Amino acid sequence: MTANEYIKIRFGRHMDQCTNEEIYVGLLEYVKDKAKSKEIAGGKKKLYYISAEFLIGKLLSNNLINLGIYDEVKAELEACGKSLAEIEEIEVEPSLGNGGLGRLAACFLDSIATLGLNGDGVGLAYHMGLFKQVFNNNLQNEEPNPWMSEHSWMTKTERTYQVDFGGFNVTSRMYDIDVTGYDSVTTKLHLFDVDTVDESIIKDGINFDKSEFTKNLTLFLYPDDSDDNGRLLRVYQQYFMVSNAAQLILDEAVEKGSNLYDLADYAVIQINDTHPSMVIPELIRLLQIRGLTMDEAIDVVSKCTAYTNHTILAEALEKWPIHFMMKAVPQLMPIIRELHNRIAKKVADPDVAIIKDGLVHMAHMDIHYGISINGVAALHTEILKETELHKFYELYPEKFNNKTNGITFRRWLLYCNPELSKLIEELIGPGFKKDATELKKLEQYMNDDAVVQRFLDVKNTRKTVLKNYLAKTQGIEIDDNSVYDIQIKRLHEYKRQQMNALYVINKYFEIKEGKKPARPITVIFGAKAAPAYVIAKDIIHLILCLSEIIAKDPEVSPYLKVVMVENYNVTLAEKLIPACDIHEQISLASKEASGTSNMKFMLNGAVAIGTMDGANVEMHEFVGDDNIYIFGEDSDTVIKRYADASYCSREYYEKDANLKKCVDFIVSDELLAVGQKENLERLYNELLNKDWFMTFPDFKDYCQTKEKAFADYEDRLTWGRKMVKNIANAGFFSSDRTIAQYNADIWHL
Ligand code: GL4
Repeated sequence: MTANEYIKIRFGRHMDQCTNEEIYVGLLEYVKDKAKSKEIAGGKKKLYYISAEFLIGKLLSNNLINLGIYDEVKAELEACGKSLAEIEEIEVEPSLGNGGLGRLAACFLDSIATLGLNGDGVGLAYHMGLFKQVFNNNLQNEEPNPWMSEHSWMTKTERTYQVDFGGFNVTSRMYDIDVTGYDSVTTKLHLFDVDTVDESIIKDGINFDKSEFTKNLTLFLYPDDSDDNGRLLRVYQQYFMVSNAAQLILDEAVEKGSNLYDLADYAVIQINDTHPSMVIPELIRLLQIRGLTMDEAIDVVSKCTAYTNHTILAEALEKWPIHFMMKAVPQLMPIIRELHNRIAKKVADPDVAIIKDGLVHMAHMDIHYGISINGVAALHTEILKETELHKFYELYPEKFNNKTNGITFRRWLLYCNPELSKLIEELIGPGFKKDATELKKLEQYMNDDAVVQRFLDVKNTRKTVLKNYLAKTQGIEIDDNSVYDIQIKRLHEYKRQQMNALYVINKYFEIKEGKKPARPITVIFGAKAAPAYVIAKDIIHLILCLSEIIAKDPEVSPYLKVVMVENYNVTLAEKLIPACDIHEQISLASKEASGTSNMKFMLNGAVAIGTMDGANVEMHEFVGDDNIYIFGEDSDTVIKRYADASYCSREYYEKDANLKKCVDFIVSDELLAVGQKENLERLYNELLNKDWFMTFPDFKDYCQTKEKAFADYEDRLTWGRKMVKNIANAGFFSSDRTIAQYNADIWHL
């Protein structure tokens, strides 16, 4: 049945007589039906990828592509005078993730299904997602971001579980989203929810009564944890997620014939960051209830779980106070103590203990009782082994392995950049769609000026698409003849958006002094700051203030524009990435575990300006010095600086007049005229007295390297060759490669 025929039956009218909303609903149901008729991944052993975040993005086009009916449906719509792009706008993007970690989980699900592997995602159905970012008076405000509706990709299932907390229990329900593999099988994303959640308790932005746990359990992703109830709520959420997961895992294994002693033949669990770590004691607890002894249960579970570390920042390596655990999940504490004691008997070193100073170290439990621990880029894994987790590496060298992140090329090339995809296909055939390494064949065209020009033309087309999109959706006007310099990622000091802002100030002064760029520059930011992360919000404030001042300055505005897109999300990324000329990967070396937007930009022919950090290191290896702009101190130097506590930002400020001038501008009359004194002064003082992520030592090199990039950009054909080189070498960063490695080394499905 065609989409048209389906819609005719559904609405009693031909497509051209339907509203866009009706067509959207019709297509959604049509696609869900199609997905149902596809083969479901099977096999004895199943992977459960448990994650607090799944940043899946909109699903209509993604599913149409993966089911192989995108062109057909698009043509049907066009024949009726309808546009798929307009229909897509009706779909609300679920904000079930914060950034790279959540988007990675979504890319992984796509690749698992595409490779035909038997693996499902398990997470939570947060009613309001993360939050919706709104700018007022150059400040970030947070609003709820509801996305569930009557017509949704989620399907209610009959599966419900009881989850017991200290003092109360709830009944969960599982909702499923089909994950359609590209020209392959279908798998599932299971999202658990409770029907006692009450959206009406949200007051004034995203505030709500944090003590009403049955009403707020799945309301928001990452609820504010700046007070005890907020932190407790996170423990409740995590336990709710893993208790459901554990019950599902055991039930499915038993349904397939497991006697539970052989659970490892039926299930392997990937613990995505530390949020799902309680799955270990929960499984042990449930196995004991089902008749295993403690010894047996620990033995079984220790063969089933693997942990991925996504950061060396202490804030994300969760440690929960024992008294929280006693309150929220008292049934787990005896098990956790037992797990702790067994290790303590073998290894006296408190640095590797599970319980220390009244805190439960979740990552430590994962490492002692799992089969694998992996980092997410080569450098990151080395740092884990050599520094952060060195003592664990000495205990279990065989458990440590690297799995450099990847992205799904279906969404990040075929869907988001059809013009580029078409050009590539014309040049090297369609093989790259299934085997990303075939992109390498593009290198043969690097010296063919006519072909290189076509890559430049595609880029220009996409720049105009972005210009029109931003004008239409955000009322932002940009010049598509300018260089697009883009930094999109969570707002965090280690990612150093503040250094990019200082560069903008530097450029502003240069232009004022008469040194005009060869071509106008458009600096684009997209970032949400965690609601309780004060300095991150101050950085957003600075960027928005700079944007205002520059726009109003007739001397500067023809040459420089600063844009901060509102509510940066997957949908915006899909428009920004294909249009980008230069992308900013400027984290302090050693701090960005991998980065994944860097891979998406590379694939779309943007050239990076970056530090030797995360996956940039591997990108640099692939493309060589001429095709990526590397600057700044390396991770060894940075790690040493932290170790000897020698860094003093004020010294740099005093010594470098230009840096001083840029930093002082943060609290200048010009900025204070459009901004808030409190926020700007706080940020200024933070940089001057702390600058924990060391922007000052890298600032000069950063500015010089950017100048070099802008100058090179003017030799259009040479720049075009850099673009082709980047695209041709992006194949390694396909999540199909990453997932194949997880399977070969850890999951063995
Ligand atoms: C992150 C890292 O910051 C990021 O570098 C990495 O690409 C991503 C996926 O592995 O994980 N860690 C956390 S925490 N959030 C991330 O986005």
